[in-house]
Amino acid sequence: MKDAAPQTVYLSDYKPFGWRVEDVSLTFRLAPEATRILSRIRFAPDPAAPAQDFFLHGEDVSLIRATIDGAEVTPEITPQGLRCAVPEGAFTWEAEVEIAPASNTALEGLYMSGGMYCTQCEAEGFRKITYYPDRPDVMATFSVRIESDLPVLLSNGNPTGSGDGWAEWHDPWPKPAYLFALVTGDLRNHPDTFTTRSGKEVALNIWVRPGDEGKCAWGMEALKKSMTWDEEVHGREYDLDVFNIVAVDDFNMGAMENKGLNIFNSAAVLASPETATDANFERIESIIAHEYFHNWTGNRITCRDWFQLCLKEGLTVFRDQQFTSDLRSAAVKRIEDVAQLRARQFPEDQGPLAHPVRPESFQEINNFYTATVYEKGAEVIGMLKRLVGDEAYAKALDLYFDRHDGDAATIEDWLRVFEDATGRDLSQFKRWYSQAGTPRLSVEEAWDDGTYTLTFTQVTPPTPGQPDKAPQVIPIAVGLLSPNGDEAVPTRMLEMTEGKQSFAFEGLSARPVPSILRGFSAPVVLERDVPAEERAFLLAHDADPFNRWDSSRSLAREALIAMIRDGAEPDATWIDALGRVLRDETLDPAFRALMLGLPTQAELAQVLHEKGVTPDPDAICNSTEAMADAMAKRFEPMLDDLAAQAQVDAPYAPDAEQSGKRSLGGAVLALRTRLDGGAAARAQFAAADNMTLQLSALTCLIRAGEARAELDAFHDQWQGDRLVMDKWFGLQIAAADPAEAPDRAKALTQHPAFDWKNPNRFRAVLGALAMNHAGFHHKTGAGYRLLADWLLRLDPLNPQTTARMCSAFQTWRRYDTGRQAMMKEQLERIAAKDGLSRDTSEMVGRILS
Ligand code: 0A1
Ligand code: ZN
Repeated sequence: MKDAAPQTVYLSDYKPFGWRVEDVSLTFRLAPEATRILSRIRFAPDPAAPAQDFFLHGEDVSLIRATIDGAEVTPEITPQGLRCAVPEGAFTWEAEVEIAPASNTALEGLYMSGGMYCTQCEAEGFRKITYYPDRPDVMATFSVRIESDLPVLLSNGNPTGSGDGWAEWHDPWPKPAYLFALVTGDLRNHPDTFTTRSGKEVALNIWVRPGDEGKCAWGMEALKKSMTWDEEVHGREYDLDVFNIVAVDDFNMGAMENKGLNIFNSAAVLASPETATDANFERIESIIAHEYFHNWTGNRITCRDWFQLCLKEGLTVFRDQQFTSDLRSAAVKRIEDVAQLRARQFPEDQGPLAHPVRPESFQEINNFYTATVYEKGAEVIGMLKRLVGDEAYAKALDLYFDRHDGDAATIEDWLRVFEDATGRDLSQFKRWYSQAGTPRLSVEEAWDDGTYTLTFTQVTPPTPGQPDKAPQVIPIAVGLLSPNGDEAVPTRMLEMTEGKQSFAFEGLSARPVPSILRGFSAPVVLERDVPAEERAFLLAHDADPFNRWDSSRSLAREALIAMIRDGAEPDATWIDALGRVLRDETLDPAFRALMLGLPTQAELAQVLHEKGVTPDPDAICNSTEAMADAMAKRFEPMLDDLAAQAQVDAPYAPDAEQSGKRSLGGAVLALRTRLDGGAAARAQFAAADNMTLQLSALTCLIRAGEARAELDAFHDQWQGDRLVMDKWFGLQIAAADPAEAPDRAKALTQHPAFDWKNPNRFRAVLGALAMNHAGFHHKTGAGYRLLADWLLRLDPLNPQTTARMCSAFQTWRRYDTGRQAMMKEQLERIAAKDGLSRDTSEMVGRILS
């Protein structure tokens, strides 16, 4: 258990550690209940640091013995670590500790998963392995010896020797302890090699459990593409002789960028056409890239302290997004990323969990691996690039790598690089890092004799601890269309710095139609009452694919709101305009599939709330269904054509072209199922030879309430495959009729294969319930109770996953008083639990505040 009285840590209290760590040697004698770790660490006083006691972090480790320069010492032990008197000059610290990896259910530190040993040290897990200054600004070279009967013994860096029951590794690159990793197990590898552009040959391996060897090829291709991309785009080469990736079934997050030894949730690396969908393949490609890119942005240049998390995460997300858009369709990728940002980050930024991209305080850092730090952090970098231009951005990145290689850096360092490379003053831009909340941008227009003027006003609403906001720098990409749909003024980047600011376009022959915030040039909410005809005009003509999609999305949103609020009929004008886009065969099928998607029910709830209307989850769900029915009826005559265009006649490949077609095919099948009761879906299910087709058919059948036989068949086919079974669990809750979703989820928690200690399985069931909007908000409160019951059960074992999943309750104040009271009751029930973890208590406390 963590400390009873959680303490708040503040950015403003940063103080460097008093010693430099010159070298670390670790020996692991592995045993499930009694692993011994011997450490030998050379410390030298740092003359620049303020005077302080010698304190090493350590949690849940038993100290067997410690010496300084060979002489036994007896440190003072606290629940957080140890304090010890030390000599004035440099000295060698040696310690032996014991830990019990098999009893480590939190999956932080050294733990066991399916018979293998593995580690997760970010953010503060190394202190559960041995006593150490576990902070990212303490960087050292590590030598590791592993003693174990298991056949494969891995750690960071390069292998330096091995024999029967032992192996040694040395990592020449100084690193913080959070990048330490160790894996041992009975593993099989999928090997390959990569030659860097300066001619160095690197051995690449993906290590998996026996039986999973056939699911590694895609991950390996993604790794090689990532290595090439970072060389070509940023001139960054890999810097060790080996690069190892390991797949682990029990993992709290997606993956981890440990130096030379990336550890992946098996769901984020293993894929075969039969078991993984196109979306899984794309996600795996981007996570492999993300972790690989961390080698430079995160590992070679790391963070001074955890408040700077966005320094590595925002930049690395931005880099993996660029990678995907270079490899696939840039337009489709941008739309997907913005949809994701609006679905995950906007609710966070506009609710009780709002925090700046660089937070200023925390109780538990694990609670700050958020959409704000990651995704908004990436948006901030995208804005910086838009403001300075591509060339200056590339120059600034070169300077960043040159200047800070080997450093534990800060956001100030990052911004200074841009200031030095471009001569710009970025002090106002820095507010993007310190002010929480989503700016709301409203627009007025004026037309006067050839001059068209746009006047913008920005307002950022108050967020917890930040009642008043100052204006931010907002890059607003604007293009103007002439009345015939041509581009009258191509995209121009307006730089807004004031609370209210006007921009004039002169010399126009006719009043234009503006296309504002092209490419979603800033993470803001654009508030503009655009007449439906103007949106339809943009939907038909905008040269910017993002805004074209967004116009349609806005029309759909407004039509749905009218249905929910006023009982209006589905908007035939919008449906017809959409139909014209769908028929346009020059458009990418993937783009057309995105156009067919409706706003999520959670998004509609948020918009209603913003309009001062209390969202009714059942009404939202019914209107969405009615809209989809209307689309199906209207588009019926073209469904055969669209299905034919979505046909793939080549052997399966998860590339952009084929997966775009399959996603259009999936959207068409969903409409068709509304008309034929499931006949086409049943046929597709029976004939499917890949998971994308099998799962899209199954989804349609579940939604139609016609999936009993197929769900059983799917279960029988895939019961031996954990990752596919996660889909089986999740889908029947996510796609369930909301009236039945809580019961369905409850029944599945009683299924013998519901291994609730496995985070993927837990999320498959309880996370899926939270994603079924009307199901989770079931009027009986059954959804709330079920989730709270399971969070309470998981918390003592795995605080990290429990705390993350509490965010399902973050929007509780939005709903009617009955639902509010029921959610509050569950939050208070969680908060009142004796011995609640620091992670969960911080989250619930913030949600309730
Ligand atoms: N740095 C990893 C994500 C990660 C963060 C925390 C973890 O455990 C608490 C695990 C992984 C990334 O950005 O991919
Ligand atoms: Zn990352």
